[in-house]
Amino acid sequence: SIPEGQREAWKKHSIHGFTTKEQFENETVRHIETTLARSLFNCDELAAYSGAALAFRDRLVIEWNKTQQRQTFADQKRVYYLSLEFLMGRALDNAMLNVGLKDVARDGLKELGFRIEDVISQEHDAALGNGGLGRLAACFLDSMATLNYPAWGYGLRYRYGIFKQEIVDGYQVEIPDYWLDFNPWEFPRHDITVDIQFYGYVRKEINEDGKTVAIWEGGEIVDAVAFDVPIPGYGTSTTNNLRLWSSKASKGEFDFQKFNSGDYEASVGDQQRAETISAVLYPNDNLDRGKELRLKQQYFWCAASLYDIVRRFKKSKKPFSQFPEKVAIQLNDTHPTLAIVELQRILVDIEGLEWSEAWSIVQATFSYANHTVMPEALEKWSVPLMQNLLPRHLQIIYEVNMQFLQYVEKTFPKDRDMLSRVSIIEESNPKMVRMAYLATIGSHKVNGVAELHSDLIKTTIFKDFVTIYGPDKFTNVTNGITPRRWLHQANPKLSELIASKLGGYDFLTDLTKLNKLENFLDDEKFKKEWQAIKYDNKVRLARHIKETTGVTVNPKALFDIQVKRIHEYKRQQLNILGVIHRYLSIKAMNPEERKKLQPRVSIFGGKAAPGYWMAKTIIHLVCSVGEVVNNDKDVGDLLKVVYVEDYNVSKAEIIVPASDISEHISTAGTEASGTSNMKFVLNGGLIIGTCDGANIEITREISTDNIFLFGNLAEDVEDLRHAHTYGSFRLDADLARVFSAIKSNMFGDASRFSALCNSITDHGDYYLVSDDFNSYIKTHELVDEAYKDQTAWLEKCITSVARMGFFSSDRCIQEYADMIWNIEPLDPESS
Ligand code: HBZ
Repeated sequence: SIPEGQREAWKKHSIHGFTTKEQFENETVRHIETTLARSLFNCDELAAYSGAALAFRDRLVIEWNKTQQRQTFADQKRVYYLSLEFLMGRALDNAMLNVGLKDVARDGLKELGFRIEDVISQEHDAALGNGGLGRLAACFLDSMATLNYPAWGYGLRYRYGIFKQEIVDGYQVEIPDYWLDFNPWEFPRHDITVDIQFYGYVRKEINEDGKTVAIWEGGEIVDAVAFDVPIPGYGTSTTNNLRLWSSKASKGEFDFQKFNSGDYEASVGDQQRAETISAVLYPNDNLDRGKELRLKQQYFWCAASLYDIVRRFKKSKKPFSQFPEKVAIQLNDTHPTLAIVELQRILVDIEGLEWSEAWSIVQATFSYANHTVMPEALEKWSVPLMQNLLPRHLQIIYEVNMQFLQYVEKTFPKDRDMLSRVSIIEESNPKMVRMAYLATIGSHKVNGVAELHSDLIKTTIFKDFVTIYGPDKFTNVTNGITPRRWLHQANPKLSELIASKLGGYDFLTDLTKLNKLENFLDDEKFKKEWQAIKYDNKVRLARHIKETTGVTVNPKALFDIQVKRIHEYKRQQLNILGVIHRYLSIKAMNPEERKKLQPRVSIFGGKAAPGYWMAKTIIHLVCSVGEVVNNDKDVGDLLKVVYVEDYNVSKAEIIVPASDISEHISTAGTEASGTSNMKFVLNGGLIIGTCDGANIEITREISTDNIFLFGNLAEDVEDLRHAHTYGSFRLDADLARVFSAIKSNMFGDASRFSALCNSITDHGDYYLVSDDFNSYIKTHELVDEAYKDQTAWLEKCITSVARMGFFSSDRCIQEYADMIWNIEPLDPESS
């Protein structure tokens, strides 16, 4: 650090960051002219974005540095949030709103010749995630900073985020998302580099104390380089850190031998191989594929993060017994489970702690959030693969397993099958490591992400573990969303209207304050304004649809939206089959009947995993139905079907505020929580949904009068499936008509859809599409009926928004902090 005598000079030049429009313009122009070397003669919208982003970045950096200093000085317990995905979306708008200078920026940009919306939309989404799990991590970062918690995120800096989706002739095509051309929000820290080892072998040695120690040797080394991203809280100067690791050939690895002997290509090849580790985000959601590179990614990121965390702790010179008093590590699903093993390795092999003392520290440090009960999504790694890549870690896993099984055997001597059921190692061929069991055994708390889901994990995948550890190890933390992005940023007009009624924006940091909105249900002017805002949002989406698909949709029609990853369990097939049913009904009506019908726009969006053939078929069916319906003169505005290409966070910010109704229709018991359900309701849209995930708690909060629930219950699903398997499958009569229409080639060559139809009619209808079809159709009729009474509809919407306070990610983070992490906030004003 700077010597005492020079600090005054230093402080004199310290940067403070702009606050006025004048200063903002000055900073923006300075960055455009110097940092970017452009002038007013070649400043386009992208350059204006870059200049404004750099100006805001400077502001964030100032608070970020102070926050890090403050947190180091206070030496409180920190939480480290390990997630392989952070689906951040755009940063500029968020930064403007969080530091409270969006109006300043709007005026300044206008003076410089730009519209703020055009500037903001230049930014490339940071799309380092697949769906709900990655977006949850992003909402959590926002809440942790807003609530002043000392918290870091740790992730991977993928060169390619989730692919861009194009729809070509009704089929999904994947385009690589190279997003790092210009990313002002990250800071490379070339001085923070960690050597990560792979492969090699383990040797036993007797050390000077006569203890046998394991030495992991040989193999290869890859460097992890830190890239830091500032995370500003809303209305606070706390600015936390998200550290993303990027892989690079280690200096030792770059083979100068080969280089000097003339094999230049081979040595560059090694370099490229190292860089492959953080090259690409795996685009599968809720499916485990067991690829070696994925395991490499996981270890690379866990080892680098753990090294960093332990290094920071060691600076305090405290004994390791105090580690859990200073460090909480939260695992976002099982992807970071190797961090548990890595900490045990560091404590035992490197720091020389006794096994059992080390293991107590590990368990007290970690907690694990589960996001699925579906068997195909539960991570397992083959033992031979792990033996080869991480030989020492496999030994540790075996030791952990042995001690655990000894305990189980002693405690439950009568249950002979218990051992094989709960073993971390599945005795299959090849043997597999069950990561969810390892995560559970290595953590002090395990949580599900909505009440139903948390109950389900206790009765299904972790049933035996509840017996072994008792019920208190398992808990629920219902998901939440950040109202800053999902109300204030996505729907600024609605946020403003609410603020005008509640006397300010306090609801953005205490969402329960929304309940006062119920006092205005008789306020006609307020309701008119509310309605006008919804209409404007629909116009904005209609414009987007027109520009991107060419389809004209009438904003006066009922907008019915389903946007999320395409998955059979999420049942977009149920939706599109329902749409076909609607189309057939319209075709069968006479003009008088048609006049009475409520016009609708069915909007779909979402990506299919590139190898998930059935999901791609569903997309193709939606597009094919759209082709026919949208060009049918009989139908006109009564029904339109559109597929919005490349659904991502910034598209969601346009789509979510524009819904009248949105669909959350997973087979009961399959969707752990869902979070877009919360986003839609918070933006004044109603939902149609099954009794699944957080839909159940949303219903409890907003009341059954304000939601359209349908379908079988989770507790009946198993029996229904069983019945299908044993021959009692009955195809719903309306659905049979829909299938006949498809088979008649009404939507093009029917053979393209046969596997989809057969999965329902011939292969057990695992997702209960037929069982729920009738109730789904009937419920949509209720939606149409309800929409006719616009006054009552509007009141339902406002009442629902008023009751959504519970679903803020602030509440959720508060629960994690109090019940699981045991951390305290550090208020920037108090120090
Ligand atoms: O996590 C989702 C759940 O499906 C959803 O119900 C929940 O609301 C949300 C947040 O808790 N899960 C995912 O999004 N999962 C993944 O994206 C995923 C990605 C890679 C995997 C497995 C799952 O290997």
